[in-house]
Amino acid sequence: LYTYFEGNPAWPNTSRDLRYALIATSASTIDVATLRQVFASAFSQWAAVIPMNFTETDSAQDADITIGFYSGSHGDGEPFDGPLGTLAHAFSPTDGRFHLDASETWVATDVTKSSSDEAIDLESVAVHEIGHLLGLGHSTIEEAIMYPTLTVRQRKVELTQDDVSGVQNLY
Ligand code: TQI
Ligand code: CA
Ligand code: ZN
Ligand code: ZN
Repeated sequence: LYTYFEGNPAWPNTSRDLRYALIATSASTIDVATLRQVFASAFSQWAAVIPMNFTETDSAQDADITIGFYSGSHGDGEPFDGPLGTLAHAFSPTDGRFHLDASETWVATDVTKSSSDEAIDLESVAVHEIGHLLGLGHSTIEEAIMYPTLTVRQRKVELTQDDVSGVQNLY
């Protein structure tokens, strides 16, 4: 079953059009055009089931959600830890920060065929972190996007009924 953050924070009714910006991509090994496609696809999964639209903006100032790649300490008291361990984190509504560990072996296509023992599927992590950005905590259902485990070379991008019910109850 799905969970929420303490106090059930969510984006207000007046914020049904959320803008996101890719603000720190230089530490990423994946080119920006591909990153854009992966994040657009991850956001579209959630937009398909709730009355919310997500649009990319070039302006960090105009963005509700900011996405960036960082390594080690990066100013929020939650330092990244090198390959594996913590892959990414996102804050609860309405903070909007979504950080990815630049030290991971991020893969944007066919992670299941990757020869790397440490390959992490970027879109799978993005769909999960967007769930957190929208207010979902972790699920107890193993197949759910919001289940707190993803293994290397695993691709998991389709919302389950549990993820859908959780987010539809919030919005
Ligand atoms: N990062 C944790 C996560 O996103 C950070 C975290 C722990 C967290 N507890 C939280 C964030 C509560 C918000 C609320 O779950 S992670 C997965 C998963 C991580 C883990 O790097 O461990 C994914 C990132 F679920 F698959 F294990 C992405 Cl998909
Ligand atoms: Ca890490
Ligand atoms: Zn961070
Ligand atoms: Zn999580």
